[in-house]
Amino acid sequence: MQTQTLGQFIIEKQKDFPYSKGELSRLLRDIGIAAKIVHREVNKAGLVEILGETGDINVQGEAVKKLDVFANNQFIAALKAGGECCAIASEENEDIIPIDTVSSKGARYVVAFDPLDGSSNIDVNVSVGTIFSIYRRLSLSGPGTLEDFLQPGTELVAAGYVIYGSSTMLMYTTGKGVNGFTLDPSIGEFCLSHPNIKTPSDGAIYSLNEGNHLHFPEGVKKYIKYCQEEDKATNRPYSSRYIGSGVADFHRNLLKGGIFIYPTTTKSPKGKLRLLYECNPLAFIIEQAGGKATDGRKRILDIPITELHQRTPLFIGSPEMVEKVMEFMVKYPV
Ligand code: AHM
Ligand code: MG
Repeated sequence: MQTQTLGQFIIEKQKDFPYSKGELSRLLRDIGIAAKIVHREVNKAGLVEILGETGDINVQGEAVKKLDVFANNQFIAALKAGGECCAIASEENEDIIPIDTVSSKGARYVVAFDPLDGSSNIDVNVSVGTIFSIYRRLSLSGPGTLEDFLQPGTELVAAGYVIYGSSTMLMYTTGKGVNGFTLDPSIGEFCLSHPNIKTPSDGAIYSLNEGNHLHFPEGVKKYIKYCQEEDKATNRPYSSRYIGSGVADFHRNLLKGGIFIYPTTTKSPKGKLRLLYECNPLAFIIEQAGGKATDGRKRILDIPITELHQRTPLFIGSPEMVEKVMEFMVKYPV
């Protein structure tokens, strides 16, 4: 079978947009380059002095890992060098990073990302990921502004994630389906391996941190009970699978069918995951794959965004499973 690389695929897809000047394609290429560098470091992490914490606490109040910093720096450097992006927002930076280089003059996009999602797992060799969102800027010229990022998910131009797992994969959408590319380390290229991904309409996997059970909303508690009941007709009980690495949990459920839930808890009354660079990009992808993403009541992509690091509860996955849990959330509204 003829292999199609990410670069070839992007160029071919550009023909779907006759007025495109190739800027978005180049932006995706830049993200692919940073992903390869992060892949290289993640894969030898046990051999070099890059595991463990830096001793700093990030804007989210979480311990910063050395690999978080490395991945963050790689993505920022690749996006700055590429010249297609006028501002960056990252989970690791409190404020946006405006870009004002000669090559970025006229850049039309802003990129928000979580450089290393699930990084608490990195020291124990569990899959981690990078999640990214791309928006068209609202400001007219100069470096990008905070307002450029405060756009609902419905305005996303492209989104994707990279999973550094048993193999490294890059999945992305520009609103015309989802395609997945596996890194072939022998040639150093992402190659199309999962064209036009569709998630199963129903599934038999539920993923959430059950340790927080006491603090879940009643609707979630009742839904979990439903997942655990015996019922041949609906293939229950479902399997519980939770890695604690959001990209990995999402990726498995996308391909196999399932639901990932991070609800509000008493500890995180607004939810834990961030709208701009975690929930919106995953929501865009799941919708493009035929799935659903809500905060338990409303569509994630419609949620107005007022803060860079805004959090939201997340219910995402196979459409029938998301609809089912939403029935429970309506029935038990507390
Ligand atoms: P991070 O971006 O700081 O890594 O946090 C996000 C992660 C997700 O990858 C994962 O789904 C979730 O947090 C796990 O949280 P918890 O340990 O509370 O279950
Ligand atoms: Mg994260």
